Parts: sequence; structure tokens; C-alpha cells
Amino acid sequence: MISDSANNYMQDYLHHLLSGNRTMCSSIAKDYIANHPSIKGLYENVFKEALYEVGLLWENNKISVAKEHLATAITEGILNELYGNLEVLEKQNKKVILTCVENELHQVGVKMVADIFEMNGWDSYFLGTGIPINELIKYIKEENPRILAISMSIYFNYQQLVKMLELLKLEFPELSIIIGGQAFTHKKDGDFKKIEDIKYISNLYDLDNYLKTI
Ligand code: B12
Repeated sequence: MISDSANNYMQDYLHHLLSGNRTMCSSIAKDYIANHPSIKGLYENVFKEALYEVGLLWENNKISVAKEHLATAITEGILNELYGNLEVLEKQNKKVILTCVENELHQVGVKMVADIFEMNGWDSYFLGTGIPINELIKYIKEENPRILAISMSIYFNYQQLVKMLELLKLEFPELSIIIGGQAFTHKKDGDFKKIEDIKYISNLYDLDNYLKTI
């Protein structure tokens, strides 16, 4: 449940996103941090909620594809801007590689996930979208991460995910894999979340708690 205050920030942020005002969006984000010192709160309650609203407006033809692209680009830019100010706990000497299931183009959520790892002292290697599985396997061999994090927003990529996980488990039986993304909330089938041996984490608060336990 979003507080009234966070909701006001979200509405304000959304308003300026839709008018393409990056400077105002950036000030709102900094103001939020000054008043609620929580990057997770900013990401979950302001950025994510505003982009979900953008999605609904787009789906209902209330805004153009161009505005949706602009809103995403502004938010990604602000994530980059805030990165230098993330408060990082003691370095853990642990690596995570983050990527998306093949065919997936949504990368903002998993970029936030990378920041939560960084704040917990991990070294994160955010590959974004579009990495072919053979290249991913090569890179995992090079970096030897403790965790591989995979994002999926579109549920018709599910078979792709299963194939990808099978290959990865074959190559790296000991590698911990976590998955997340909206595909798992849209699909109503309960079994969808229960891919054997793979941990599903739905949001940044749960991820942060999980990272404090391992
Ligand atoms: C921006 C956007 C795009 C951009 C993405 C650009 C980019 N750089 O990422 C572009 C234009 C490419 C795009 C394309 C499409 N999109 Co789009 N898109 C969106 C939009 C508006 C915002 C996405 C976003 O950034 N959300 C905010 C982030 C922060 O939220 P999140 O991804 O859920 O992440 C959170 C959690 O899920 C979690 N999480 C995410 N990943 C992971 C991974 C791990 C390991 C963990 C632990 C947690 C975790 O952490 C985040 C914080 O809580 C959404 C609307 C929405 N509801 O999100 C639609 C939306 C996702 N898109 C949608 C659709 C339909 C499409 C297209 C099929 C449209 C089309 N006809 O071409 C294509 C598909 C392309 C593809 N193959 O992937 C639908 C999906 C509907 C569905 N049920 O599947 C949505 C919901 C819009 C809608 N309301 O209809 N899209």
C-alpha cells in the first residue's frame, strides 16, 4: 500500500514524465529521497507505480507510444543519475549477473534490482536485454557469479525461460538463479512461479530482505 505522501510524489512525477520534463522528474526524485531516505521506496512507490500508470494509459490509447518511450527513457536516465549516490554497505566480494529472458525488451525493473544488489555490497553486472544464451553462458564462465538474476515481463516468453533455465542448470548446476518480473504476476497459473530450484522474488523489499540472509 502506497502512503498518501508517496502517492503525491508519484502523481507529480507522472505528470512531469508525461510532459517530458526530465529536470522536474529528477528534482522530484531527489526531493523524495531527502524526505523519505529510501531508494527502495522511490523505486517501488514512485518510479514503478508511475511506469505502471504509463502502461495503462498506453494500453488504453490515452498516450502515444512516443510518450511511453520518453517516460521510460527519462526514468532510466534518472536511475543512472542516482547511481552515484547509492549508499553501499560494506563490500561483500560477491558477484551477480543480471539479464532478461530472450525476446524480452523490458529492462527497467531488473536495472533497479541491480542497484539493490549494489547497495548490499555486491558487484552487479547488468547486461540488460538481448543477450544470446551462448554469450550469457560464456560470460558466466568468465565472471563466476554467486547469483544469476533473470527478468521476464511478458508471459508468452515463458517457454523461452524454461529452455534457458534448462541449459543454464546443465552448464552450472551449482549456480543460484533468481527470477522476477511482471510476467509472474500477470499469469494466474499458480505453478508458473514454482519452477524447480529457482527462486522467485517479486519486489525490491523482498529482494533486500533475501540478500540480508545469504
Ligand atoms: C516501458 C515499457 C515498454 C518498453 C520497454 C523499454 C525498456 N527500456 O525497458 C518497450 C517499448 C520496449 C515495450 C515493449 C512491449 N511492451 Co511494454 N511496457 C512498458 C511499461 C510502460 C513500463 C515497463 C516498466 O519499466 N515498468 C516498471 C518496472 C520497475 O516494473 P517491473 O518491470 O514490474 O519491475 C519490478 C518487479 O517486477 C521486479 N522485477 C522485475 N524484474 C525482476 C527480476 C528479478 C530477478 C527480481 C528479483 C525482481 C524483478 O522489480 C521491479 C521493482 O519492483 C509497461 C507497463 C507496466 N505495467 O510495467 C508495459 C508493459 C509491460 N508492456 C506490455 C506490452 C504488451 C508490450 C509489447 C508486447 C507491446 C507490443 N505490442 O509490441 C512489447 C513487448 C516487447 C518485448 N518483446 O518484450 C504490457 C504487458 C502485458 C502482459 N500482460 O504481458 C505492459 C504491462 C503494458 C500494458 N499495460 O499493456 N514496453
